[in-house]
Amino acid sequence: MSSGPPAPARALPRRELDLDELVARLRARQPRAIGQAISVVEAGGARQAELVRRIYGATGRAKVVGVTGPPGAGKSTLVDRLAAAIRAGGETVGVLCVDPSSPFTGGALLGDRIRMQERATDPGVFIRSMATRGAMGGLARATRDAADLLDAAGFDWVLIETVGVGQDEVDVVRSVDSVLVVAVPGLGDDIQAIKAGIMEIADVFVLNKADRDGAERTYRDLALVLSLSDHDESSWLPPIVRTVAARGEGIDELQAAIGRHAAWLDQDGRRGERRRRQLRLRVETILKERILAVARDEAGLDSEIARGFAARTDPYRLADRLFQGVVRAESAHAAGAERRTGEEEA
Ligand SMILES: Nc1nc2c(ncn2[C@@H]2O[C@H](COP(=O)(O)OP(=O)(O)OP(=O)(O)O)[C@@H](O)[C@H]2O)c(=O)[nH]1
Ligand SMILES: [Mg+2]
Repeated sequence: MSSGPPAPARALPRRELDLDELVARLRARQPRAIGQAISVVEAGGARQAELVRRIYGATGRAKVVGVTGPPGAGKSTLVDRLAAAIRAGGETVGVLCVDPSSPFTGGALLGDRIRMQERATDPGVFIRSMATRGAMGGLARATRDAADLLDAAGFDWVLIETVGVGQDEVDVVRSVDSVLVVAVPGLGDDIQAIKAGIMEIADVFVLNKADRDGAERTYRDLALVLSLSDHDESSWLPPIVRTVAARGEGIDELQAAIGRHAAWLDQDGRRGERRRRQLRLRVETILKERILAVARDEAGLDSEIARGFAARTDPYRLADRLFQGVVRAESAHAAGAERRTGEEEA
């Protein structure tokens, strides 16, 4: 035992982590390194890109499952039970919870953390809440990158919990292999919301709180909506699985449904097709953000808007002008880089 007062937990000065070392420790699945790596992608910028670049070759093995649905539907309880079932089967699992921006769910989140604590001592489980910092678009990107980190760290499964509301959350669940949409009994309006927004992206419907009144009615409503959707024998018809997550009921059936969906994906190149679409979505997001950043930082987005507003310039002309500004800025950079290499070689 060492003498003297224990060092405060976070007294170390903040220094830039060496990415090589970080990647090595991440690949060795050291929890602290995984947490630090996720903080790097949360912070964004060049280091986020560099980190993902370094680990990307080691990704693609994990089964990534998104769990979405209205607030309080039991997503965290389900994720917790699923994680326990996965561990019981001898596989490892990383869990990402996308913190909803709503202040009302703060209590539930605290509850999540306490429940999840039970798994905190198991090295086969890693749990992290993604912080809502800065732009929402950045959160979707950081979450997907964090899933890559867990994949590269060798977790067999990655579970991502998000409240199914905004476009950003939809983007998060769009970039997973299987999407679980959680519904609960008695929320007629909910079915409407599901129909309008996330019906199309559900691979498995979970009717949680099946112990509650009205479960059968909601089941029938869901089944009806599903039967009206376009499908043929080659398409996947999302099954509806009843669960009582709080009591661990229906989790085996849920795992089986996820397994069937995975098996379906593995036929006829569907998984490859789905992952190609995911890659496209991610690249488009990065591209948009990058163009916007150059427009803002180098092509004078704010001043152009102010000038254009005063002069009543139409939005198309303004976008045109800014786009040309972006292209000019980029070619100036490229020319500069070429000049520098030329000088080095000379
Ligand atoms: N009756 C019943 N209650 C449940 C069931 N599953 C979860 N609950 C309860 O529902 C409440 C919300 O559960 P959570 O798992 O926190 O729900 P959530 O969807 O993660 O909530 P947010 O993250 O805040 O959107 C908790 O009090 C759970 O104990 C169930 O199957 N039946
Ligand atoms: Mg939750």
